[in-house]
Amino acid sequence: PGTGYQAWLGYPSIASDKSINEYMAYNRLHVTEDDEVIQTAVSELSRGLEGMLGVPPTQAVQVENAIVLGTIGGHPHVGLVFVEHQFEDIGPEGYFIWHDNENQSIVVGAATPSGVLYGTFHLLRVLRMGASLENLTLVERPANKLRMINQWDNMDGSVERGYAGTSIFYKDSRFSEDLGRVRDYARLLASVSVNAIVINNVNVHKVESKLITEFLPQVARLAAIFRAYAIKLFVSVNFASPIEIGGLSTADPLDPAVRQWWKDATAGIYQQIPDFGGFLVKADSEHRPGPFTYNRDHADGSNMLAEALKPFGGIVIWRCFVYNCKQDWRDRKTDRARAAYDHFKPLDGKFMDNVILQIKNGPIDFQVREPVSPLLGAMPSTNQVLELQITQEYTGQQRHVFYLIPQWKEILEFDTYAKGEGSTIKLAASGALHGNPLAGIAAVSNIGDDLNWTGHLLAQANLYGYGRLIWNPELTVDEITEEWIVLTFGHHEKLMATIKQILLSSSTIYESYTAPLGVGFMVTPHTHYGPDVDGYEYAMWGTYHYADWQGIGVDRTQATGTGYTSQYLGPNCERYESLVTCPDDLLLFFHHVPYTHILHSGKTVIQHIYDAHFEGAEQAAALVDLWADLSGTMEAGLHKQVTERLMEQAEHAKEWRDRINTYFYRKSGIADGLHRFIHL
Ligand code: GCW
Repeated sequence: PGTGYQAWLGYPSIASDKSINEYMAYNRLHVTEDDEVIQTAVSELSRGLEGMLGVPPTQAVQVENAIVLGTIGGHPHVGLVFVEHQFEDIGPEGYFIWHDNENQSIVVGAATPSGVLYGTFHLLRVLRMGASLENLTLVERPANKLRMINQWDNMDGSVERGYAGTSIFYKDSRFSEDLGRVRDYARLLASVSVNAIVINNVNVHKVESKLITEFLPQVARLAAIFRAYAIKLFVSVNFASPIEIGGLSTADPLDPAVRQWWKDATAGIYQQIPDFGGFLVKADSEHRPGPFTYNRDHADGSNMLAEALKPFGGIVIWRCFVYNCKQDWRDRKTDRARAAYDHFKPLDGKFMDNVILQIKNGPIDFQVREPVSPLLGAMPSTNQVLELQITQEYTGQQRHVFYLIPQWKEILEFDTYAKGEGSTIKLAASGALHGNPLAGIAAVSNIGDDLNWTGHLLAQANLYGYGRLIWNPELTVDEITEEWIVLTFGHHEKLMATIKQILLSSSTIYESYTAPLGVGFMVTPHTHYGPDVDGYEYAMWGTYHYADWQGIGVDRTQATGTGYTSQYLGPNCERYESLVTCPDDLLLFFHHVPYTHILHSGKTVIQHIYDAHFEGAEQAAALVDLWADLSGTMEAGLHKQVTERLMEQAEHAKEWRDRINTYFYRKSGIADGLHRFIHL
């Protein structure tokens, strides 16, 4: 208690609630299938019911007064109900829940065991929310086929950009002995319908290269754990594996020996893991090997792997995070924002049908504020998945609170105009926009071996919300937020109002005291935590702000800049190109302007910077008081965890405020219009 370990899957007793009698009447399970995933559903439901009701459910002999779980084809009563009620097409992973007034039973049915599992977790949510079961009839179907989590775990036990302890998977170049933690993680993921996981970092070092050879038995053990929760296992592979672990002298994707090496390796994997998902690849990116070494393109590289996986039904997920990371800061022509589109757009149609391109939500790198990547939706003949980052690399590293759901919602609603108005990212991601057979959403996990999984307790909401949102992008931010709060803390009016307020204001507050108006970065090099305005200004990474004594921002226009705006279609292109229509919050991403430039808000850029930073730091401090007021409404341990993080955030926000304000005061020589104190 008080650790947060149960996250949103705690089922405390409801002995004193009025719903207990209603729920008690259904405390019997009617199940006829012994499929592994259905048995997982049974054990999850039993666990939840026992927690809430105090007694475990019994086995029902009849469907009356019971919860009936099963597949349409495997459980006769479920099949009957489905036919009688003609629930709309529920697809392979969807489900229906039907409250049978006559029999007083609840039927959870699906076409497949995974659908039954998702339906069961849905029912558990309903129970935990305390809703009535009368008239509980619904049908659900996921919007996205691939709902994936990427672990950036290394076998030495570290987690790249991990802010919640070390890996739960590996330690000292071996697999963790106790995989109980992995099983509990699988529960959390399946409860929000995640159906695929990549178990290692996209930066694959020598030891992880062997995951597909030497370590296969251990990988198979992990696959078995995830299989019980209907989650498919994928591995990140090293493009240079044929050299690194195969003893060949080349990794050229068109070399027959290399192709054969991959085919043999892949066949070896499927021998031990027949339902293996496939490979994730980071190639020609940040010093990782790739096809460019051999003058081949990314279609050559990915198709080679796709060919090896094809006979087994596996897929290749190929990342588009390809850019020049050895840029000369003096070179004003090269624009990192352009890179993914410039590299991949010309290859549309050249990829095999079991290749999916994985594209980060923004053109640069998971900044607090970036435009949506113009590559998303721009390749009609190529499968794509959207990549999000749950781990808070640039958004406060789980020491600051930053609720990501509103940002993701904005991204999903963004209109690309790829097929005219209404061509939103959510349709591109789901594959519906261009009718792609493989599609979906992936995100970098935010968990580690910290007892509460995510370091900051409130960061659990990002993992929860991610799963909920990718199942159904139509859910509102409010719906997701309220669900998470009740499931995690129970019903309490003030608690609900306060936590909601904190979460919903968190991203705006953080944005206020960090890099202004979409310019990005200004973080400490390498760690990416804390302010360092010029930290990357003369580095090779292509992330510059170009602040001088007169102004700031990156000119990405066609008229006078890098031409990046031309990668957008129709109204987007014009909107970003023109100073008149470019939104304030992205102004410095697209334009270089004087500090005296007047924003749509009516303020000058410099005054905006001062105001935002003073206000942001103040608002961060106010979060501490808001939270303090919740003492006594939850377990003391939980309350304390968050108090500590919020206090750190408040202090650190002041550092951001002062560094940024001083920097711009020194550069511009323009004083704050409100005469607040700025260090010189
Ligand atoms: O944002 C950068 C991170 C790297 C990461 C890379 C990527 C896994 O700073 O740590 O490497 O992106 O997405 O490949």
